[in-house]
Amino acid sequence: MTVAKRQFRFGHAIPITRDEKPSPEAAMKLYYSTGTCSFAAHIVAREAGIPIELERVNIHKTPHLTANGDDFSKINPKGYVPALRLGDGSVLSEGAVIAQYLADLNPESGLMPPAGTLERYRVQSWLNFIATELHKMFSPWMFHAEYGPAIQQVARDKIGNRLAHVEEHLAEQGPFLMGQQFTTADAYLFTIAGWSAFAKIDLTPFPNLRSYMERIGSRPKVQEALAAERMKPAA
Ligand SMILES: N[C@@H](CCC(=O)N[C@@H](CS)C(=O)NCC(=O)O)C(=O)O
Repeated sequence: MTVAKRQFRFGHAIPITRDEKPSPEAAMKLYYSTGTCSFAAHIVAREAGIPIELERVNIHKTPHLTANGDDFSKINPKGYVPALRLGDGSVLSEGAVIAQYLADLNPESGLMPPAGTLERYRVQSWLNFIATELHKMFSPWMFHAEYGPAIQQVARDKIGNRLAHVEEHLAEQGPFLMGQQFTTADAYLFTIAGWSAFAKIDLTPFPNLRSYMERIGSRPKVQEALAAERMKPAA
């Protein structure tokens, strides 16, 4: 059997066999923007060992163009990252769902508990909490600076309140959201809580969250993802 190496944009070569048909996931591409919520899906792909290509999208200019010059709205009509192009050419969107899809391609990774288990619903509960109670609360900094300082302060207080809940949970049931097992929810929380400094949210009252961020930031696959997106871990 001839073994070839395919170079992905991740920066490392993933061995494939020439006489095997490429698996659907081998042709997957993650559309991302540096430092945004798409980073969670990127982490999950690496933690799960799923080979995907990365293509950057400039979401700061309209129209949003991809690194290859394509109009991103034709790829994901919703206009936002992340979007995952699957092997059949179709596109999956919504970060928390993409993360679950990638995790399920390698159940051994433990990134998502099996369907039908209570543990899976608990991870999904965290994913939903992060998406709705944290991620979108950062809009007054990430996308709507025009909201101004008063609304930013309201959002800052709300995020602080939600992070206090996370802090308490980590103190009692850490080191990860699901205890000993790193899951998709940790990839997502690490990504979103990493925006705290940018929004001047003080993490000093949350020592467990701070050590959680350091613990995740030093995971080899997270380091690889940071390097691939040319990012530094959040301070
Ligand atoms: N509901 C979406 C929201 C994704 C999202 O907010 N993406 C931001 C980056 S964090 C984006 O691409 N915004 C660009 C835009 O809306 O034009 C998800 O959870 O995946």
